[in-house]
This record gives sequence, C-alpha cells and structure tokens, in this order.
Amino acid sequence: MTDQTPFQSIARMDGMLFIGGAFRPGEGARLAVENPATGAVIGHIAAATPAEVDEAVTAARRAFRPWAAQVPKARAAALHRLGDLIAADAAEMARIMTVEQGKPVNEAKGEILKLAEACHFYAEEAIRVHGEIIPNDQPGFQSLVVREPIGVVGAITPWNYPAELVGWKLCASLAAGCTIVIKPAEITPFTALAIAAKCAEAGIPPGVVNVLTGKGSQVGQALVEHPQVDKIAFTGSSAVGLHIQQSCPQVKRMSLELGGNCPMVVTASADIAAAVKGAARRSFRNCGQICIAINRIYVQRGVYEEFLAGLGRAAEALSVQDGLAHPDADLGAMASAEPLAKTRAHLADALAKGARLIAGGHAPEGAEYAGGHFFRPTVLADCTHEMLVMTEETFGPLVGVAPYDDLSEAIQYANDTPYGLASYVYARDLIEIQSLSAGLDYGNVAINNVDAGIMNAPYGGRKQSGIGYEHGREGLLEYFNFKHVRLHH
Ligand code: TAP
Repeated sequence: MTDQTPFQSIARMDGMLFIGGAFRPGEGARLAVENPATGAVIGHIAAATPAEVDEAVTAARRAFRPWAAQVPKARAAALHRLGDLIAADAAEMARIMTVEQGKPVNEAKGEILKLAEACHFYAEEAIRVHGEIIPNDQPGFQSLVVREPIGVVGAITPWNYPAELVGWKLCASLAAGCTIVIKPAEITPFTALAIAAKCAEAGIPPGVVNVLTGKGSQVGQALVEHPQVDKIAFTGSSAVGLHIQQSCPQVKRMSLELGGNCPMVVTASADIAAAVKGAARRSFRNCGQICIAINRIYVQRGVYEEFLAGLGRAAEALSVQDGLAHPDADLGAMASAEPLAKTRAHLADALAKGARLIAGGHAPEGAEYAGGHFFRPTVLADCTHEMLVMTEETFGPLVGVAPYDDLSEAIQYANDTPYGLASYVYARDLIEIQSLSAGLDYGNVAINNVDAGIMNAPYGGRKQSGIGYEHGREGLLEYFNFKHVRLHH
C-alpha cells in the first residue's frame, strides 16, 4: 500500500501562506497542484494577493534589524537547530517532495539531507564572517571594511530541486543576518512550506522567514518590483532571469542562477567505463531536469562506438517508476507535461536531422504509467550543432553524443553555446586535462567525476548562465554589503 502521510501533511498546508512566523489561509485564488506520476490533484496553493506580498515584505522588513543585531553565534545556533529538525524529518519531507515533483523518495531524501547539511555549513560560516583593516594612504587614518547584511531578500526558485534551491538562499540569508520572502515554483510549493514549518519549530523569530505561493509572473514579479526588497536571489531559466533584470524598477542587488547546456568531453585516454557511469548519472538523474545535467557529449573518434555502446546499455538498465511506490527507482516522473513535451520535441528534431537512436526514445509501457509524465532515458548518436539537443537546454532525460578528432575541436564544440554553467571531462592524459580545464569557458569543470557542485566551493555560471554564486564563502558574501569606514584618529 502506498504511504498516505505526504497527503495528510500536504492537507495541513493546503492554501496556506507563511507570513510573520505563522501559517494562515491565503485570500487569493486557489491553484491546483498535481502529482506528476499520476495526474491526481494533491492540494492547492493560494495565489498571494498584492496586499499579502506587501504584508510579507513588511514583516521581513520589521524583523530585519533585530535579526541582524543578533550575534552571529545566535543565528548559527538557530541554523543548527533548523538543520537538525530537517534531518530528523527527512523521510516525510522527501515524500512530500516526491508527490509534487516526481523524483523517487530516496533521491528526494538525499536532497533534504543536503539541505540539512547546508544549514550546518552556513551556521559554521556565519561565525567566521569578519571585516578587514586595510592599509591607508595617509598617517593618522584607519580604514575598516565592514560587512553588513543587505536587508530583505526576495528568493524566487524553480521546481527541479524544491528543497536545496530554496535552502541555499534561506541558509545564506539567515547566516548573514538578512530576512527573506520566498516564492517557490508554482508546481512544487509544499516542500517550501514544509521548510517554513521547520523554521517556526526551530524558533526562528517571526518575519525572518516568509513563504508566498502563487504565479511567478504575479507574485514573483511583485517581489522583484517591491521597493522594500533589497536583493533578488533567483534560480530559474535564463529568459526569466533576464526579464527580472530588465523589469526591476529599482537598482537592486541580484544573484541569478540560470540555465545551462552542459558538455562532457571524453578523450581516448579516459577510463571509458568510468566515463559511461558518470555520463549516465549526470545525464539522467532527476530525469535530466538539472541545470548542470550533461546535455551533450563529445567523444574522441577512436573510443566513440565503445562509449556509445556502454552508455546505451547503462541507459537501458535504468528503472523508471512512480517514485512514491518505488522509493529506490532510478528515475521517477518528470515534473510536468512541459519538460516532457520539450524532450519529445528535441528528440524528434534530432531524429529528423539524422541522429541515431541508441537507447530509449519512448515512454515506458504499462498501466502504471498512464496519467503520469514518464520517459525512458534516451541516448542519441551522431548529433550535430544543427540539432536542438546540442544547442538548447532540453531539461529532460535526453543526451546527444558526437565524435571529435582533435582536442581543440572538442573545446570549440563545448564552448559553442551562450551558456557557461558546468562542464565535464573524462581523460587520464595530464596535458589533455590541463588543456580542457583551461579551455572550457564554464563556472564549474568536473574532471573524472560528475559532481560539479559541492557545498564548500563557489557554484555559479558565466555568460547566460548567470551572475553571482551559491555555496561556499562566496555564496555567503552575496548577502552582504561592504561598508568602508575611514577613521581619523
Ligand atoms: P522559470 O520558468 O524561469 O521559473 C523559475 C521561478 O521564477 C519560478 O518560481 C517561477 O514561477 C518564477 N517566475 C516566472 N516568471 C517570473 C517573473 N516574471 N517574475 C518573477 N518570477 C518569475 O524556470 P523553471 O522552469 O521553474 O526551472 C527550470 C530552469 O531553471 C532551467 O533553465 C534550469 O537550468 C534553471 N536552473 C538553474 C539552476 C542554477 S543553479 N543555475 C538550478 C536549477 C535550475 P512559476 O513557478 O509560477 O512559473
């Protein structure tokens, strides 16, 4: 029997907003939220009204000075408590995520535990933020550089990582002394509301954390335009990121974590079995709905067919199932009809232009898949840059593979994109590794592994993939203003 607890937890958050430290029913229109594995309605969100947006921002503004005035150790203690509470309830929070986003429960639980880790990481960083005393230009003067929290943060997040993408902004804001109003994706709101409940349980003061649900074009846009929001922390598509930047009526700090179109280069010196394993993981995990998913792979001609055969076998071996009923499935449902339709469109485009189908290419068959947004992991060979799969972010379980001859050609192909988020290399030759790590125009380069983002290191994109960083010390500094104090003795 399928576990019913996520539906009971969701029922308690149905139509709720989290403002000023408490849940309360929203006054706006109700929008249905569906389980992407079944098509069943699991609950509703309230579309926050302009007055409710204003109320949440006002609550965050009011809470800002007292929160910023707490000693870092006190804010760190709150973050540690939050991390402990989230970890303790990871199993239930994961089930909530699975029924709104589609990823299998065990994978969702991994994401929740990483959010808990982020709480502890930023708790530790919070107590080590210090200013500087810098050399001065005249005797009798002292120059201090002080870091001060920016103020009220408006966080706008997508649906592919409903916990982590909210959590990184939340943890960095809390550690820095900022307060936050979060607008999660319309289709994955309950994970964010469940995180808000943990903030209340952790004793984080009223108004420091607020969650507003609703449509990005209305609620998100209202946060962007609100004069009392000091910074926008956005993760989502490049198109919406650019729109936010262009439509903001005030000068405002922004960090924009945007789309990707990530390449992988496999040279003839590589451990091909390891490269296949890495490619299968980073192309198909979370159904490829990852900004740092491998979208396109360039393989040196001498090992091209060997790599393709291996990746085809690896893709065929992956299980695709309802992630609630099968917690350890490799792939669950895709999050909605939209990324599935884009995956199908990119597949059809590539096949029409001469790509060779190596694996997948269709939805899994069987009654259990009816009503859900499922697709088999798909590998295409002989792809060219005439095909959408090689030039646009698919955001689905589809990867295009192409051969190359010279390393310079591989670097040229890999950089032939307006994006610059993450890139991957499998090679054992040191000269090749050096040329690729220097030549790839990306914010993240993973060599002989596919985990481009770790909590301790800065994570961000170049070009149309964004501005600013999350993770690491750099991710925390995004939430501070610098103040130069020049003192005459
Ligand atoms: P978007 O359509 O860009 O939506 C992201 C968020 O922005 C959602 O909360 C959305 O609300 C909101 N939004 C939409 N229009 C808005 C507006 N006019 N003003 C303010 N907010 C607005 O992205 P998505 O489809 O959810 O997510 C997929 C994209 O995110 C991919 O391109 C992926 O690469 C990118 N992504 C990037 C990263 C990093 S770290 N670079 C990580 C994950 C995902 P609604 O939900 O109501 O539309």
